[in-house]
Amino acid sequence: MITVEELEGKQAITWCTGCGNFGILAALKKAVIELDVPRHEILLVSGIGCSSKAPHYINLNMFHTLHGRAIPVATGAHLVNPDLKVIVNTGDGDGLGEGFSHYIHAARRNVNLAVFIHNNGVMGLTKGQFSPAAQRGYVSITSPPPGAPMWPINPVALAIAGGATYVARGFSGNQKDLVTLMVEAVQHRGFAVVDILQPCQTWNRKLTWKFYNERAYSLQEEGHDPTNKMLALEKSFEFGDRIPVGLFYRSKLPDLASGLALPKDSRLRDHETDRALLQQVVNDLIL
Ligand SMILES: Cc1ncc(C[n+]2csc(CCOP(=O)(O)OP(=O)(O)O)c2C)c(N)n1
Ligand code: SF4
Ligand SMILES: [Mg+2]
Repeated sequence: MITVEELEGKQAITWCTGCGNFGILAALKKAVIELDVPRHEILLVSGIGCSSKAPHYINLNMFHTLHGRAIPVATGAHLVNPDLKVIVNTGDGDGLGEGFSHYIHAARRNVNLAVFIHNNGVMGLTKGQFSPAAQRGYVSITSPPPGAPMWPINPVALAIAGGATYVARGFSGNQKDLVTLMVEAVQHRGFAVVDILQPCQTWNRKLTWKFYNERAYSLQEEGHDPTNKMLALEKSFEFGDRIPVGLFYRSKLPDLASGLALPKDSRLRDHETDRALLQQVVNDLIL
């Protein structure tokens, strides 16, 4: 069994004090321990943003790729080694802006990935510009008063409508439930999303710890039925005095890999690497 000490990342954490990312990282470590699989069977993939730095802070195999491109990279890693548990750490700017078409198509394809959206309603790393998940009226350097003139994207509703087969919302201030959702998402076979409410202490003055603590309630404590797609969609539009957190929707459908009829020897991990050929490819790219 992996210990929390073994999961300690080697890099110094650069997140601001009080950032919601700390709660997500702590929950991710607990989830990995609870999953109880050998560490080489887990891969973390991220794009660009404060949130996308999370894989640097946990001692697991990781791939920090380009802005918005975590899902296609994760899809490739999954298809060449379907035994891997591939987790995507993305932000609302990264995954719902630049990378949004990948999100919706991966949902449609039911790719066997667990996608954790660190949703702070802002582009934190680049200094607080409004993101696709920013609240209407959010004032920032790129949305001067009266603020962002459009409504925020709804990653839960879009994942359900798009075809995802596990769709949940967590809150970085509720460790216990967040760990459960993360474990379930990784164990689920198909496209699993956990939209994680995550205060950005430095830039977002509206979506704060207080805001969420006063509003977040548990869907499961209120007896929500996650097999009812229409009810899940209806619940996904509730965002006001009360904000539902927990599992919205779960279903069982064939995932992408099971529909591809891949030959048995197609797993790249089972092939010897032809180093001369690899060098040739690299040379061709450079020249
Ligand atoms: C192709 C490209 N476009 C834009 C950027 C600049 N950029 C870096 S991070 C980022 C926003 C990240 O926002 P989000 O995913 O919400 O992450 P957060 O910092 O809020 O966690 C942007 C626009 C980039 N690095 N690459
Ligand atoms: S800018 Fe916001 S999201 Fe980024 S580390 Fe600081 S508090 Fe966290
Ligand atoms: Mg963000």
